[in-house]
Amino acid sequence: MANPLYDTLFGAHAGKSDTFLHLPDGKTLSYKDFLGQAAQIAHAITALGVKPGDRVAVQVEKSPEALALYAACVQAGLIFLPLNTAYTADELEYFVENSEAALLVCDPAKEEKLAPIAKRLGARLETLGDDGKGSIIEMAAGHGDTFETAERTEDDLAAFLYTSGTTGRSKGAMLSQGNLLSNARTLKEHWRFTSDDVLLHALPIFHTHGLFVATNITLLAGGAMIFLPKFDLDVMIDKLPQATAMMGVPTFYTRLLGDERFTGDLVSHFRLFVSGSAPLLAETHTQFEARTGHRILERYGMTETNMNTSNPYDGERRAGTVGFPLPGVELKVTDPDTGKELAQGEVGQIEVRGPNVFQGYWRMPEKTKAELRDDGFFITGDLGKIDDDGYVHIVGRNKDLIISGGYNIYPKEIELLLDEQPGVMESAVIGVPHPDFGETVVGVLIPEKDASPDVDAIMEAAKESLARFKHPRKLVIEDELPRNTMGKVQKNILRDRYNDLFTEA
Ligand code: MLC
Ligand code: AMP
Repeated sequence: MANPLYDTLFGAHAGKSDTFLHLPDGKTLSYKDFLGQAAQIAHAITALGVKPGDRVAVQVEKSPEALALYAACVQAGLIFLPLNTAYTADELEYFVENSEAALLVCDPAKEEKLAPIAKRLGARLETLGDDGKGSIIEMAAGHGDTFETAERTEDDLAAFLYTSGTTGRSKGAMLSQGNLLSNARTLKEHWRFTSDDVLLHALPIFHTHGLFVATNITLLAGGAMIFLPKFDLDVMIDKLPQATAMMGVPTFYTRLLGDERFTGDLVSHFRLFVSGSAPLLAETHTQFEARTGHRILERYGMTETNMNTSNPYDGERRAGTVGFPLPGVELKVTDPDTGKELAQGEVGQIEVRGPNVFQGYWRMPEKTKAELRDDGFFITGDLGKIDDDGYVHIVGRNKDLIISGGYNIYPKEIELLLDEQPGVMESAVIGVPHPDFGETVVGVLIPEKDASPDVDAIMEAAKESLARFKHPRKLVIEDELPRNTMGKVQKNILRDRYNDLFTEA
């Protein structure tokens, strides 16, 4: 095959007039038209001089054209680098610089702010808006709707996804064509996706869940997606009757359950509900079954590995567990200190190996070595155990990470900013339970001697440089941070102290 990922996910549908996307306004887009537009965009990008292996950084709102841009990058052999639309210009600058992107595609509204950054970093800047218009589309319109697919192998890189690091610096996870393909194949089989499926797609397409799980599986199966720009409860209630499957983060499920229009009748025809990216409370699982008769299928994955485990399609979907390792994936629980495998039932760090596991962090050999063992096992940073029946349980994290509404937030990045603020001597950022987002961010500030930090001004400073979802929802001032005898901040004590901040009635 000339280009395994393109040929399998996209090329296989060439010329098909079947519907690929159902759009919010009721219009549809066929596979044929979608692929034609992708080919035109591939021409436009390569005409700019962007070559196979170059990185294309993309920060655009979700639209059919944004998805066509992904297809175009795969077809032209470019490395697709999607970025959260909430990232500020400061955050974006780092990603473009670190990845040495040849092209940055942004929303027209951000062009003015990003132009000097792109110029300084030697990246071309083009635009694409949520209405599907922009300079990249204007350029594409002048080109033909077929494109000679660039030659690639399964070992070639297809995407970079940036994940934040414990030191505060984001790392570019390099994913090969083979990584993405193997997972799409496994999941399509495991979850029984076919061309009859219509997936209700309300996730963002800049992360693994919405792009490589939801979209790639649908493409592989030749199914259709109801493609919504974001999660909107009214629209979800309206569209659920037309779908056969949905994938979501736990917040999707708690929000649906919080609405009395969400009834069993509305989804009696449904085939599958999948949850992941953050822990699904057993209580949500139970409530969902009581309301609809469906048992949510929970699975566990990561940016670096795609999906690792899944509850069974046919067997018992056990609440509070993430199921079994997927076919082809090896999973073990090890002692965090020695790396030795632990006995079944014991809690330790989860390590995984398989064709799904990424190729390493871009230009960060030490970080890659620290997390990806020579024998191919990746140290996930999640703590878990395997029960007597073989179900994997995630019981905590060995990494200082907050997951809010399915977005990962690394406290260090926020602490670095808080520590710099006037009157602040040091800070600790923790995650506390939140009824909608699962967890949310709280910042604990320790003032310099005789200083009283201006909390409002600090919130303003956070706005300037950090994406909205990372902003502390509360800043509290304390005299000192609790530390153990080694001097390490005991965040568990702080978490206990502020545990009920958002959940108390
Ligand atoms: C939005 N906001 C968030 C937030 N999402 N704040 C914290 N955490 C989040 N996740 C901000 C908004 O900017 C807004 O700011 C305020 O919170 C309220 O927003 P909202 O309208 O209630 O939120 P909404 O836009 O509806 O988004 C919530 C959400 C969304 C849960 C639907 O965040 C979402 O789609 N999350 C999915 C993330 C995802 O796909 N993760 C997969 C990662 S891949 P203001 O200014 O109005 O106060 C991965 C691997 C794997 O983890 O295993 O899958
Ligand atoms: P990300 O780096 O955004 O890909 O997030 C990956 C992290 O999300 C994992 O390391 C887990 O901590 C968490 N995660 C994903 N799926 C689940 C799940 N089903 N249950 C608990 N945590 C999960």
